[in-house]
Amino acid sequence: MVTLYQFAPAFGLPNPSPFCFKVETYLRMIGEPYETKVANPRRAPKGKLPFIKDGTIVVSDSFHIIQHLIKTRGDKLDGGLSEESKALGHVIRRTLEEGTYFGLVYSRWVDNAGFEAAKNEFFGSMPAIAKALVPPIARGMVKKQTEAQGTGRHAPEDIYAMVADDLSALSVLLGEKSFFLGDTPSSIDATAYAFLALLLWAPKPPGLSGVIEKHPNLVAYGERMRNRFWK
Ligand SMILES: N[C@@H](CCC(=O)N[C@@H](CS)C(=O)NCC(=O)O)C(=O)O
Repeated sequence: MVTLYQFAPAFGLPNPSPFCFKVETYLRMIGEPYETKVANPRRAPKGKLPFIKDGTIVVSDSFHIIQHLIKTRGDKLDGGLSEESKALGHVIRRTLEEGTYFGLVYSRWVDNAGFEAAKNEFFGSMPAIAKALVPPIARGMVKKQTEAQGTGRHAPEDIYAMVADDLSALSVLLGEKSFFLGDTPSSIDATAYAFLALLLWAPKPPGLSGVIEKHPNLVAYGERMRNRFWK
């Protein structure tokens, strides 16, 4: 049985981290039995979540986890894809994980309105002293990360415009299809769904509100994935 170590669920969604949410969605998509445990990233092998334990094997990073599952369980989702479709899936994944992700992080941790909602969700149950001290420290650390990566140096409207461009591109690529690479789900749908579900259903600051809803096919896709794998 695979044990998935991740953050606690938040915002009424399985996970606030798109990388944890992606791995859990993938496990459901391939019908692999699993359990989840809430973990502290500071104790994670690479200082980030998710990681898994599969028997005695520990694997960190959502990409390497899925590679491990493919190697040990077979390629249940992508085996029939053409090389071109695989390449498209790769590029969509990198766009979401290396681009859109930082807009999402900014909206939640740096943007004042986004942080108010996130603060209550992540730290609301802490004792009073911790609740006063921990959120600004955590926020400062994440802010530094977004600045080091580059996204945090832009004006909020420019950051959200970049997210909007990513979503427009995704909407065009999805088109009328049921899933990103055709009429059956593939591994890229685990990534795409995790990001789109968070953008659709987690609280967001005014700068991001209505951005994804401009694309009815992405909204319908989110609902399709939720009904199929998360009901
Ligand atoms: N490339 C990694 C990224 C994982 C990642 O960035 N996780 C974040 C949460 S979304 C994390 O654990 N952050 C905690 C920290 O940096 O202290 C993956 O695909 O799993």
